Amino acid sequence: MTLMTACSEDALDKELEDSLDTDKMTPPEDYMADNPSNTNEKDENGKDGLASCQNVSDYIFQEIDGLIKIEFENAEFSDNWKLKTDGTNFSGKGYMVWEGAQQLGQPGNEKTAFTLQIEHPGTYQFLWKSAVKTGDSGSDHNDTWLRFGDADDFYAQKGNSVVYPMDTGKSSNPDGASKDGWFKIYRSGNDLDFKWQAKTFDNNAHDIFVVFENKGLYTMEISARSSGHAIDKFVLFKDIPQEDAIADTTDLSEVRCQ
Ligand SMILES: [Ca+2]
Repeated sequence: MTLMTACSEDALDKELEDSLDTDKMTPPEDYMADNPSNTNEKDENGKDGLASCQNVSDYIFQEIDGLIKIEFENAEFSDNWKLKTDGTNFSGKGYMVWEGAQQLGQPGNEKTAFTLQIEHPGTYQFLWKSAVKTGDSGSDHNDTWLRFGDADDFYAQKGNSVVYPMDTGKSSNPDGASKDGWFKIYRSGNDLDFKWQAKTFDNNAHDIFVVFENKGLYTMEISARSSGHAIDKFVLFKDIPQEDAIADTTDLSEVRCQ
């Protein structure tokens, strides 16, 4: 996969096109949305794939060939989410760590969101690369809230056991904190540095899945839970091996602007 971005300079491109060829029809506004492959000649952005959207919150991350891969810091965060760059086991501009008050029983506070453009509907597994930056226990300061409120399903699975977030009307539900459609997503183990792991259900680790039944835009929401939980990046993947999805050599998702 190559790294391409679409949202760089549509206005400038349009001006240029108009000045060079007044007979040329202006593409409809949704042209790029329907034709993500038409972004090749507009890649004038850095390797991080972030084009010059007016606001970070305007980013739309595009799924390609069953993979979404995003640097977690590429979103709009409130003040107590801190961007850090210590250590070497991260990528992109750094990682984000929640340094505000713990939100152990109350999801939905200090939220951020990622807009995802799905081209290949189906069931995706979610994983993030996270670390414990407070204390020396792998079972504290090790989780953050996650919700896919507009996806067609959001569940966790371990073998034949499938559980849904609380307050979705679906059962059963995991042991441990869950509320208002949010899962607590944790990493475990006393190897506290960044690693790829995302589970829910206390002492019975279930993997995390989300279902997008149609092409289109979906919102992934994050909210603060444990202070000192640091997140570097995340992936959503289907029909590709996990080791390929998380490989450092696998490109980040392309970005366009809202
Ligand atoms: Ca990062």
